[in-house]
Amino acid sequence: MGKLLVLTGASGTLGRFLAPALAAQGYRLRLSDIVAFPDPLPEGASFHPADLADAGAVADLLAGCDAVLHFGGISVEKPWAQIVGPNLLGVTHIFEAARTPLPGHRMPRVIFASSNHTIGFYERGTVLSTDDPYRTDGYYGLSKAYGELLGRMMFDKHGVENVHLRIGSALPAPTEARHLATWLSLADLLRLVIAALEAAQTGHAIVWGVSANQGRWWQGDDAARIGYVPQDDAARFAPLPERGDALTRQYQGGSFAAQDNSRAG
Ligand code: 15L
Repeated sequence: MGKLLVLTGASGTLGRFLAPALAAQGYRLRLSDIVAFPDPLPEGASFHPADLADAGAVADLLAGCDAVLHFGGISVEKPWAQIVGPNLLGVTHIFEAARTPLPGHRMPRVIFASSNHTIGFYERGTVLSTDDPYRTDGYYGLSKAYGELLGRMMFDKHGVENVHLRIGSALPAPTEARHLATWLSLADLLRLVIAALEAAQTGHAIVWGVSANQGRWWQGDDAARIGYVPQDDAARFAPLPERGDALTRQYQGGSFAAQDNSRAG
């Protein structure tokens, strides 16, 4: 029988891609979101509505699972008050539930959809590894950096295995010049998720969620350790138009760095 996975954020864009794709690979899925799943349920999947800010609901959701793909929460820049519940409490509740499994069960592996907005304030063209210091471009990126740091602590202190996917721009196709560096094809996203699920051991790992783009800015990470080998390259869509104002074009995080930026002017 296939592994039992919990997928949070199942009703979001990436969740709706991953749910049928993972079901087709033979995984059993417990899908969750705060809003209804809008598509027909894939074979072997069930849907459980849950608010990530509710610790008890998250604990019930994870009971007995083999791994959790945590794609839930707010996925764009928002004021602090809107980020704190879904993102900060949410990822904390996921890890707290993972470290206290049901009797007779192992701790599930946590695979966290992190983001390039953890480093969004580096200038474009700067080559980065996952060891470079965080430069988040807002509260959303800060919540992702918190999730990565929480994963470090949860492995060191409690042995919860975890993989953080520092996703660039996960889209069917790149649409603007920035994506020549940041694009993650959906086929590579699926390869990345399966590598994170199937690696024999992960400890605490951080992997850039990016395709094999000739123009990528992101290099050193734990991809080889988990066996992720991307196959797509945004260069075949070049040239693509530049978008946005000067600040948007200056930073790796693009419009997130420019949003609500009081130094602009
Ligand atoms: C993200 O983290 C967002 O969730 C997504 O909507 C895109 O904006 C992406 O980053 C990106 O940077 O392109």
